[in-house]
Formats: sequence, structure tokens, C-alpha cells
Amino acid sequence: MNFAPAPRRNRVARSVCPHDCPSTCGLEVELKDGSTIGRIHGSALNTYTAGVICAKVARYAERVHHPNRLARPLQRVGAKGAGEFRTISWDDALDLTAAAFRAAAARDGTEAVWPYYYAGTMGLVQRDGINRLRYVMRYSGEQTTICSTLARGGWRAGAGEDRGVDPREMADSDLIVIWGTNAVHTQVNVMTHAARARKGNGAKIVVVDPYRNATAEAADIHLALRPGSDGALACAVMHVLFRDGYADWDYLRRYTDVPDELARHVAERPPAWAAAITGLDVAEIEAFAKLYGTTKRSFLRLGYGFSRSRNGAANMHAASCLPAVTGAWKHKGGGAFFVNSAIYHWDSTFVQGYDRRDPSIRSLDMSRIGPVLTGDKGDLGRGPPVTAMLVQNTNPAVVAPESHLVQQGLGREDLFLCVHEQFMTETAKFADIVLPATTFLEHDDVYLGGGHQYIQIGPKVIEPFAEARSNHEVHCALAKRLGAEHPAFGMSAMELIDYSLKASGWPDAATVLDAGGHDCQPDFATAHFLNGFPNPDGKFHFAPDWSRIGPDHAVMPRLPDHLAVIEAPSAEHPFRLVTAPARSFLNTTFNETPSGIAREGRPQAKIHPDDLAALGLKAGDAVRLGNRRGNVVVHAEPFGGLQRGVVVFEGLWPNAAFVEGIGINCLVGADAAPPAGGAAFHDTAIWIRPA
Ligand SMILES: Nc1nc2c(c(=O)[nH]1)N[C@H]1C(S)=C(S)[C@@H](COP(=O)(O)OP(=O)(O)OC[C@H]3O[C@@H](n4cnc5c(=O)[nH]c(N)nc54)[C@H](O)[C@@H]3O)O[C@H]1N2
Ligand SMILES: Nc1nc2c(c(=O)[nH]1)N[C@H]1C(S)=C(S)[C@@H](COP(=O)(O)OP(=O)(O)OC[C@H]3O[C@@H](n4cnc5c(=O)[nH]c(N)nc54)[C@H](O)[C@@H]3O)O[C@H]1N2
Ligand code: SF4
Ligand SMILES: [Mo]
Repeated sequence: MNFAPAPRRNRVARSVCPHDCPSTCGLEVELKDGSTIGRIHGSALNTYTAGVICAKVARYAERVHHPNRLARPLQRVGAKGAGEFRTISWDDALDLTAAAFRAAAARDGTEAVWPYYYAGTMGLVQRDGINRLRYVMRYSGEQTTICSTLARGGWRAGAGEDRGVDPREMADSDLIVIWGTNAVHTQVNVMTHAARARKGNGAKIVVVDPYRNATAEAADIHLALRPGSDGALACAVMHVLFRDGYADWDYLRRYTDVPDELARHVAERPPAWAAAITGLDVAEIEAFAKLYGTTKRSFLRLGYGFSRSRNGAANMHAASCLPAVTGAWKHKGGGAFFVNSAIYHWDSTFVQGYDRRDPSIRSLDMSRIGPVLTGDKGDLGRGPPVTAMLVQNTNPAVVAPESHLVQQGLGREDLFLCVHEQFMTETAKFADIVLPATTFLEHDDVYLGGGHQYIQIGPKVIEPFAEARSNHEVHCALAKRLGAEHPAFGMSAMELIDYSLKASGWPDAATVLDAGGHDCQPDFATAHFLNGFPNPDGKFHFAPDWSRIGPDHAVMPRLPDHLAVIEAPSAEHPFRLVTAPARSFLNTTFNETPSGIAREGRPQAKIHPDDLAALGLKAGDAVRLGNRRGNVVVHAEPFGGLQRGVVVFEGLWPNAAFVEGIGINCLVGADAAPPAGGAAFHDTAIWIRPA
């Protein structure tokens, strides 16, 4: 099947951004020839993208044609992790990998093999197909907790399903609250629609974030709270809403579970109580609550960032309660949005091989890859140690918590590691076999927008670089060698896309390609939950049944609250560290592009000038950030846009960018946050010393 050229321009191909970003932009790719691209533009066909994309993908030519792209399969020749390899053939590389998997399974059982993946591509065939190999071969499962588990759990606890108001409706709002997402960096399209609201309706923009990030710079009001205190802020706002008559009691009685109990509960959580926890002024909280209470068309754009604390699920739930108190859900441009996964009825049985899944096989927590690979009994359970892995679309040596344990684990002599990558990442450096991977421009895939509502197909638009092969090709080739049987291993990626679209009750691949996407937006009443919330009683839950969300539910509060389970500052660890995203890196993707590195400069910690002075330090000084897990050396950047005691470090820099070869995640804990797990990347108590 061929791609359909976009109208009007010559030598422009339609595509979709595959990266792990809620925006899932529709793209127009300038083609220089069959294997070279020029600039990438945002598509106008996707009305959420609306022609705007981020700078890093506009300059994608820099990445896809980078001189360091992996060209051929490699076999390790030096010591583990030393990064010394020799070129081998694809057949040899696949044979060696299959033999190692067979040997591990023969020795310790199939659970000794752990296929490990994440969302380096969000394409459903290339990303999720690894699960088909897993389930057919009875390899260990993976709990995909590293990103959205906390946020999703918190949202679902109240609203029931991962969906909300049409994100384009933001343009109809009078008040947009961008809560715990640095949208200017991480999902630029939020700003496109917020700007429309500001221009069209004079909408006010409020940002709730511990630091004056690029999004806060663009806002009218910035609430610079302490990390992990959003539950307290939300409770105090609700206190004012009930106290001052902004609660919509007709709405509350019809659409919510325990409004009277909630009103009594938040009556005891006034702004003064929240001020002590959040570090905000009482006046700031009062003013925000009044603005929210008096604006019917108020839109909460809830991000992932504020869920990356041990109390993150509770905080997401608490914030999501606000529109249920004011009844903002009733109005166009009112309500809340976090993510849209539940609007899609994508049938992934075939792609993922769910038909072969045996639930009795153990499933390991991806965020705990450090403890898992270093033999933590609590993680391994009654199963064997992990002795063979295939890693695709992720770079755990850098991105996972407790990175010293991750490095120790990946470096184990008795672990066979195959990494399928576009670049020689720090994870790939630990590999026994490295396989070169295609980029999204070199293979077919289908994408569901998390931050919008389109299904889009991104077809292959240029020839694969050198010997690079797609994930799907690797799954099929390994399946053949391992004797894994499933009809999907005999299909091409586009056949799988077509089959799955039809199985899901959607138009086929040719139709979706031709139209440049398929809009799945539910009608207004459904999107605004006016026919009820998708909970058993049809109501929004202020008092969620947390046992439905995750096993570790006993600690969760009955009603929205400040859940005091964060890593509190102490005499030993007086600072709280937030490890936020950089603009020019996407996790560790783009770490290799020269323009991105130039823009980001060097690893720096934003520290309040008064804290710096108290430590006897000045701008640019080398400082050591540490705790009981580890320590790293970075440069100090005096920054007034946060509270004293808060430190922000932007960017997932390679470990090699740090003096001692270990990066920021050596400070972050791998303990699973309640109730369903998830890494608390922005919840770390540290000390600071001169380096
Ligand atoms: N340029 C760029 N884009 C990206 C990424 C990237 O690394 N770089 N990552 C991609 C991925 S994988 C994802 S999941 C998304 C995530 O995108 P976001 O939803 O934006 O989430 P985060 O990137 O974790 O953090 C965003 C903000 O959360 C704030 N924050 C931290 N703790 C708290 C808190 O307790 N309360 C509040 N209110 N705010 C808090 C941080 O200060 C930061 O400004 O972005 C994607 N897009
Ligand atoms: N300190 C700190 N750590 C964090 C976070 C944070 O905010 N702070 N954020 C966390 C979050 S939200 C996430 S989602 C994780 C993300 O962490 P990762 O999933 O590891 O994301 P990336 O670092 O972007 O790595 C993706 C890799 O996939 C490769 N890739 C892309 N497409 C393909 C493909 O088609 N095939 C193959 N084989 N490979 C491909 C890319 O080259 C890249 O190396 O990081 C987490 N880590
Ligand atoms: S904003 Fe996100 S989805 Fe859009 S092009 Fe950039 S990385 Fe891709
Ligand atoms: Mo993520």
C-alpha cells in the first residue's frame, strides 16, 4: 500500500509523529528523494495539530540522517558496557539472540526471558508487537508503569474512564488552568488552543507548577506550589467554592456521589491549612478559587507532571474534583481533560497476541528494572532471575529510577541483552547484540492521539537507512527462529494495521490514509459526561473505590486530601528535587542532535538565589546533589521562579554528560507509588553541597 501525497505541495508526504508525546502531531514531510527528507511541518488536516509542531521534530532531518545512526547489527567483543562491538549479519544476530533466549528458557523456564519495551515509538504495531512474542513464548510480562499509571489511576478514580472534554474546546474557554504540565516543552499544541481562547475570549491562563517554567512564563497567573502538594491546593479551592456559594448543588446532587460529605470534609481544609502545605499565600489561593468559581467556561488541562509523586494519584483525583463541584462540565469550553485513550475501541488482540496470554505468568514492574535485574526477591517472586532480554523503544540505563542498580543489572555477566535501537544509547552499550532500527519515516504504523481524538496512519515514506529493520520485522524473524506461532507473524505491518482497524469497527487502512486520519471525537453530551460518568452508579466519585485502581489502596484517602507520603524534606535532606523535561530533548530521544545539545547547554540545577547564598555558592558553581541512593555533580543556576527548598533539574541527559558517569536518576527512588505503582520522578529529597 502506498502513501497518499498531501495536496497542494509537491514532494511532501503525510506522516505522524511517533514520539512519546500527547500531541501525536499530523505531519507533512518534505522529501528530497526516496531516502532523504527536508523540513517537517505540522499538518492542517489534523485540527488539533493545526499546522504547529515542536522545533525538535521540524528539524527531524538532523536525527534521521544523523551520522551516528546504527547501520548494521553488532556483536559485543569487549567487556559488558564498554561499547566495543564488531559488525555481524542480521541472520547471525537473530540466530544468536534466539539461541540465547532458548538457552535461558531451558535453564530456568520461560520467565527468565523479559522482553522490555516502552513508547519510544507510539505506533501500535511497532510498539506493542513485542507483546505477541512475549505471550506466545510465555516470557515474563511487563507492567508498564513508568509514565502514566499514577495519572491514569487518579483520573479514573473520579471520572471512571480516561477521557474528557474535546481538547479543541479549550478555544471556547474563559479560563484555562494548565496543571502540572510544562506544555510549552512537552505538548506544544496545548498552547495553540490556549492562545485561541486568549485571543477570542480574553481567556485567563493559570499555571500550577513548582517552577516558573516556559508555560508559566506565558500565563497570567502562576501558582508556584511545593511539589507534591496539589491535593492540598485542590481541597482549599473546594473549601472556598462551597463556602462562597460557587458550588452547583443541582449538579452535585445529580452527578456526584457524596457531595454533602465532601462539603463537610473540605470545610476543615481552608486556604490557611493549604498555605502551610503548598507554601502559597492564602490570598493567592483565595483569588484562584474565586476566579475558578466565578468562571463557568473553565477548562482544566491536567498533565502528567504533577502525578509523578508518591501521592500523585491522590493529587490527580483531587484536582479532577473541581469541575464536579462547580458543574463546569455542563458548559462548552468547561470541564477537564487529561487524556483520551478511552474514546478509542482499538482491538489490539491480534497485534499484541492477547489471545495467547496466560495470566498466571509473572509480570515485572518496568520502573523497577534496577531492583529486578539485581535480583530483588520481592520483584522476582517465585520466578527465576532474568537472564535474557530484548529491549525496544526505551533507554532504561538513563530513564529508569535508581540508575546505579539499572547499570549494575544491565552489566551482569549472566544476562544476555539484545537491544534494538536507532542509536548507540547507553542501554545499547550494555548489549551483547545490537540491532539497527528504522525510524517512523522508514516503516508503516498506526497511531491513536492521547491528547486529541484522531486515528492516523504514518506510512513508510523513505527507504530504511542502511540495514535498519523495523520492530515488526524483528518480532517476526525471532518468532520464526523460536517456533512462535501466531497468524500476525505472517502479516506485513500494513496488513496488521488494516486487519486491526477493521476488527475495531473503523474504516480500513486505505480510507484512513486517504482522509489523512479518522476523527473519533464523541458527541458533546458524552464528552462532558452529561449522560452520566462511566462508573457503576453513573456518578463522579469524590470517594473513589481505590481498590478498583490498584492493589496498594489501603493508604489512599477516602476523600480528596493531602496524602502525606511524599519524600518530605529533613535536616539531612533539606531540598526537594523535580526532574522536569527539557524542551529540546524528548526523554533521551534527541540527546544526539547537535541543535538540541547546543540549546540545552549542560546539566544544571535551578536553585533559589537565597538557598544558593546560604550554601555559600554562586552561579555556575559545580554542586553535588545527593541522598542515600547516590549523588551527581551539576552546575548551579540561580533561579527565582520557585520556592526556597525546591530544586529543578531539566532534561534527561545521558549519564556520560555527568562528571562521574551517572545521571540524575541515581537520586530517584524505584519504590512503587500507590495504589497501582509508578515512578515518583519529581518526588526526591536531597542535600546540596559544593562539588
Ligand atoms: N520536550 C519534551 N517533550 C516531552 C517530553 C520531554 O522529555 N521533553 N516527555 C514526553 C513524555 S514521555 C511525557 S509523559 C510528557 C509529559 O509531559 P508533562 O505532562 O508536561 O509532565 P512532566 O514532563 O513530568 O512535567 C511537567 C511539569 O510538571 C511539573 N511538576 C512536577 N511536580 C509537580 C507537582 O507536584 N505539582 C505540579 N502542579 N506540577 C509539578 C514540573 O515542574 C514540570 O514543569 O511529555 C512528553 N513530551
Ligand atoms: N528523571 C526523570 N526520568 C524520567 C522522566 C522524568 O520526567 N524525569 N520521565 C519518564 C517518562 S514519562 C517516560 S515515558 C520515560 C521514557 O523513557 P524512554 O521510553 O526510555 O524514552 P526515550 O529516552 O525517548 O527512549 C526511547 C528510545 O526508543 C528508540 N526508538 C524510537 N523509535 C523506535 C523504533 O521504532 N524502534 C526501536 N527499536 N527503537 C525506537 C529511540 O531511539 C530512543 O532511544 O522516562 C521516564 N524517566
Ligand atoms: S509536539 Fe510532540 S507530537 Fe508534535 S511533533 Fe513535537 S514531539 Fe511530535
Ligand atoms: Mo512519559
